[in-house]
Amino acid sequence: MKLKSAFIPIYALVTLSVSVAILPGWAGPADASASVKGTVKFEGVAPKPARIDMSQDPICAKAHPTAATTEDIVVAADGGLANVVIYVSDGLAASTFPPPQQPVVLEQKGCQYKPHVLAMQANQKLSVVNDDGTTHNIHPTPNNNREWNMSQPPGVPLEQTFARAEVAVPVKCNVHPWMKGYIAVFKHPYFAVTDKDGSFELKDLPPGTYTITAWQEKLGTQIQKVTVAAGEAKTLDFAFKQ
Ligand SMILES: [Cu+2]
Repeated sequence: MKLKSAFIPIYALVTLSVSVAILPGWAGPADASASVKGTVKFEGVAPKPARIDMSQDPICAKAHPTAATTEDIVVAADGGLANVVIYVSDGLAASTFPPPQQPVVLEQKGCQYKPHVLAMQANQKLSVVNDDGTTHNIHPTPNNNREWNMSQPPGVPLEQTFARAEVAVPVKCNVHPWMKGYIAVFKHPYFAVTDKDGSFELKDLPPGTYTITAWQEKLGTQIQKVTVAAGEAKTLDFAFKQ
């Protein structure tokens, strides 16, 4: 008896959700199950990262027993290109996407930004962390957002937001001239940054035809179109060269 009473509501719920999902023109959250994933490659001989001279601040230098290197073009052994921002640049229905409650974290570690390229939603909280024993001065220089410039002693928390979309806001440290990073800001949640292997995935997309843009700080922008049906997983690869 107990089993039966539990079974009926679940069955009814499944029937209801199936019938709602097949209504034409309905594109609610239950439909947002398509995905686009792929790899970004660097074609040709990868440039060698340059060594960074941190001798200006002994605390920074000491954090790197082997010299830190530049991160403007980071290529894996198999050609995978890291730190590429992949995002839906066109095709989303006009809707608003509330920012996630969870803040994104930008660390200053060994006097470098971790991650070097970060992506977030507009009005999502950005938590800037100073893990170093030295004071940093974080200074984003946006085109489409409010500029700010804040000194951050070791261990002191710092929280900020960006109100508008922008790909991507350059970030620098006024104390350590080698410190450079980027923050890409979006009005929607359909973005990713390629990992060290050049892989990315855009998840939970509603069915539709989208323009997907790939942005790399030195190598520019590429655009591809993709159409996904409800629940479909498509592959989309990009290749950049110098
Ligand atoms: Cu700094």
